[in-house]
Amino acid sequence: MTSTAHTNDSLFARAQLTTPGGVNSPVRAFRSVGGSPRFIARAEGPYFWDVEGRRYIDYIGSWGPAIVGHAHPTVVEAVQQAALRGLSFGAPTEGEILMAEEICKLVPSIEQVRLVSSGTEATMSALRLARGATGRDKIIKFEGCYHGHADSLLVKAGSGLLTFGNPTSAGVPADFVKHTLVLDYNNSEQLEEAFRTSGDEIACVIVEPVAGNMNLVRGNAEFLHTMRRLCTKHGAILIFDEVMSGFRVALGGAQALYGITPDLTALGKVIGGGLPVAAFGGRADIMAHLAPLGAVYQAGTLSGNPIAVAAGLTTLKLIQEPGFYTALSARTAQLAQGLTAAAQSAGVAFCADAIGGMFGLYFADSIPNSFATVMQGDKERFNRFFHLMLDAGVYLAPSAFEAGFVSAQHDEAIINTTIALASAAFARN
Ligand code: HOZ
Repeated sequence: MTSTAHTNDSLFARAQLTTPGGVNSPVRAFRSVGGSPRFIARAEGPYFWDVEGRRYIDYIGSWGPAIVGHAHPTVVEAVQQAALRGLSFGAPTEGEILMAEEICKLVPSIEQVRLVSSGTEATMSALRLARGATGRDKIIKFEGCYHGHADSLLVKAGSGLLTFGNPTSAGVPADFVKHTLVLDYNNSEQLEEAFRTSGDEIACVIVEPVAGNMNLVRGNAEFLHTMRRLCTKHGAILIFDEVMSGFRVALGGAQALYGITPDLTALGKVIGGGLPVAAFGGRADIMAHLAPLGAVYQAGTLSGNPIAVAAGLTTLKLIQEPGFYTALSARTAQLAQGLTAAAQSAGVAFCADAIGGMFGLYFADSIPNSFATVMQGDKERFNRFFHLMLDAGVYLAPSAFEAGFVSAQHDEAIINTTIALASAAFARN
């Protein structure tokens, strides 16, 4: 509900009385950048408005889902029509079949798919499936890749290569992560060494082929192809976590860009079009291990919810319109190039990268390729830039370690406005 009596500060103070930290997902609290979060009253196209009536050009797009822009009329209409037919049944619907058929068509590595409600559920379930299908316990993940908050994935590297990881969250017993090996992103030698040492015990490798949770970091093609080769050789399952990159960096996701066929893929964000839909899918012989066919259990009351599926299916149709990704990529590249040029003019050490509708901003001399190099960026300078942009009406991700997102509604003029505002911010930074 919008009320002119509210301010962002007053709502934040009130929220903290009943909600831990005042937010339902930590990054929203602005702890990394400081200050009070903006409480959003409404959103439309490339913009949202806070409760004080201020308009922002939005570059998080609900952290990825809003690829066709906020409150797209066709998506809203589909949601309204679905709601009139009932909110949730806990029994199958035709919409779920249409959604599965669409996903299998657009992502050919996915022969069968199961719908869930969040990216965390998708990756957690894919992991269990990989373990169940191989009968092995060990998994490999990479430092800086985030795959949701399942226990065995909240883990950082141990004291050395081949040392299993340490929990990154209180409440995760060391025993729960003792089978998780954490390696450096884009480091093929480490991966080769891990498979040489314990290859036949490894159930799966899970990776963000384009990482979006340590800022934007591109997977190196050689690294990803090495991963594919090693998994095949050792009978391990390759899981691409494309919750962020799926339908975002290209219509077929990062796997289409790199020409790599993973065994399983986790999807989320765009496939829900702003409502809670995620999915995991892949080879039919692996998916056959899932209950009710097989012994790997996985379930959900709201899985395949008819309203969420209506939003997702409609969004998947809209992104297949001719030229959609060409235009989206061009706008995102325009933003990255314009910001880089503006920073150079102001003498600020800065660079930017863009893939499809996703971008990264780095207060550094060169684009990072690993968690360690991301961490070398100038966080204080990012924080100042963030607030200058926010004050100017541009909403960037409130953390130096998050990727940004452009929608199809961010036209050339909006990108140019953003670059002009950034020029002023760089000059003052
Ligand atoms: N998992 C998101 C950051 N990579 C944040 C999601 C949210 O706060 O909505």
